[in-house]
Amino acid sequence: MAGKALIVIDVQNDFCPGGALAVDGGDEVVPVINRLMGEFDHVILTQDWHPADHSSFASQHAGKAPFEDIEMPYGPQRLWPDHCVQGSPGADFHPELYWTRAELVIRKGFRKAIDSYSAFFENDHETPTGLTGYLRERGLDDLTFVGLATDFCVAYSALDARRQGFEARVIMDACRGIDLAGSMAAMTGKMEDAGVVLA
Ligand code: VGL
Ligand code: ZN
Repeated sequence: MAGKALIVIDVQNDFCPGGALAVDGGDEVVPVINRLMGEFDHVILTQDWHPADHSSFASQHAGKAPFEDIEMPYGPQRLWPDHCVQGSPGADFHPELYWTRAELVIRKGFRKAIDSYSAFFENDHETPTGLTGYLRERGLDDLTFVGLATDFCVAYSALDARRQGFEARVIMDACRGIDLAGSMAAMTGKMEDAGVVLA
């Protein structure tokens, strides 16, 4: 029997209005996700969790501004405002999220030199977070993704889920996007092509 899990991506203060990398309407997903949690026996959260000198922060690159791109050893990397610094209030889950429901919290982006959008692999597409092994050992193979941001961490997670052989669904009204340079349309197209069900 397929085990179902709800995977809640990065519903943290810094991605909500007033936060360092606020997504429009980011906090609106909280009541929707809390309601959805009631339909799942297994809930997993991810938490973006960067050291203060993380290489994805524009502040670490002289002459660079947030939302510019740079070349990293693993490929192109978008630069961000400082966000989700380990232990800071911005890295906390939104206070109204039912985060106590989580059986597992996957932290990502904690290596200074590599950013991590996906819940499965860091942005080098090689360094695993351990989530695949966890899900396989527990027989959880039917995955529903919600959270922030649709066109970055949610999309990369759902795409990697398909690559790893899991069923993947994204509940769009439980997500909000950043939408930089058409990234929303580009990533929803990629998800559809990969067999992610957009609900
Ligand atoms: C995210 C940019 C940088 C996300 C995390 O959660 O979508 N985006 N770090
Ligand atoms: Zn981040």
